[in-house]
Amino acid sequence: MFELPELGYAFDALEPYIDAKTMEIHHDKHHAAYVAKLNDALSAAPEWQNKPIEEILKYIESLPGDIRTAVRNNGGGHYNHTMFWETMKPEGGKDIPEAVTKTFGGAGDFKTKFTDAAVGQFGSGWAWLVKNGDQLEIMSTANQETPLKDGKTPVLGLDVWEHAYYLKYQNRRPEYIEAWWNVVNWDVVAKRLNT
Ligand code: MN3
Repeated sequence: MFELPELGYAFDALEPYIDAKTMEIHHDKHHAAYVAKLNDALSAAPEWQNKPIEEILKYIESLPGDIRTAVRNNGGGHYNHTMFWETMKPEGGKDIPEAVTKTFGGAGDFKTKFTDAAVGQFGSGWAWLVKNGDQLEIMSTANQETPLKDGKTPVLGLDVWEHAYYLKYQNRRPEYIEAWWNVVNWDVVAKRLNT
């Protein structure tokens, strides 16, 4: 059984960049629903129930066909959001790892390229910084798809579903992204880069 992880900080800890109400609904309602539906789907496939979520998503095509879509959506939702909470903190945004700035031509160029991926993701989805072998790449995925099934390891993900920003920013996704840079926990990203 998968469980909803603790947020690790208060709902209002990321104010004014991400508002408390959005955090509360996003964690307690959206993420909780992904966990409940993931557990429900996996109840039909006991042999998968105790595997790490990363492994389940990496081998998603091996799951029984009748639960594959539910696990892709809700397991992806659980994995993506768990990482999202972990890679944010109050007063974040400082100390972008050198591996990132070197690869993308500086902090400004990195942010521009990542923002382009996040703004350009049509509809719901995620923008990612991933490890692909020893390379770093920026990409985006639709809905709750993860880069795991392509053999890529996410080190930073940004939720661009409207539920992540609509209360405060309405349709202004670029403004939300601009604000989000102030709460990125680069210490956690650096750890992920080194594992
Ligand atoms: Mn979300």
